[in-house]
Amino acid sequence: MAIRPIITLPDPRLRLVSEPVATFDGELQLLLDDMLETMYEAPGVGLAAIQIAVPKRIVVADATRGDEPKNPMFFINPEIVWVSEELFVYQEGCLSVPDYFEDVQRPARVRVRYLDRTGATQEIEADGLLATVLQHEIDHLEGGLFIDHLSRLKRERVVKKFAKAAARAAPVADKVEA
Ligand code: GNR
Ligand code: NI
Repeated sequence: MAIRPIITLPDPRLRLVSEPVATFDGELQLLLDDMLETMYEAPGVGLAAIQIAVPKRIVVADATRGDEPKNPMFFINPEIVWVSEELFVYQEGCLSVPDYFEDVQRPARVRVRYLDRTGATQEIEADGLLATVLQHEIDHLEGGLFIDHLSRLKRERVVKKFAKAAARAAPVADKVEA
């Protein structure tokens, strides 16, 4: 297993629409294990493959708390098939938008259809943190980020902050200077 680097704003690959998984081979199993190890090491409660620059529709998650036994979950080609009318507000963060947290309102409960790591179809009904995390991760598969749910003012402020930090870190790589 290996920890892979997590890409962050303003990396344009975060905006890619990820491709469905078609083959359940050993390479997929290695990728799933690397994603899980990378998520636990970060640490995070979820990770989408695009966050390690792999544009495939794969999510790993573990929404258990520190004092509970681990419960690693794998979701391949996940789809939201039902959402509750009831909403839930959670202060979200994202490993690809480091050190930034804001409240996001989403459906409180979701039903998700997905393939497990053997390729078998499964369904899960989630609430609480797991429901929020699954929606956050499925947004990643469409090139979405939690900041897309904020006001334009808040979103533009955080996007600018990350663009400026990147320009300071690598001024010559990003821009030809006279
Ligand atoms: O670790 C994470 N915590 C989190 C907290 C609230 C809502 C969503 C998340 S997911 C995030 C990890 C991540 O960036 N996954 O894409
Ligand atoms: Ni995220």
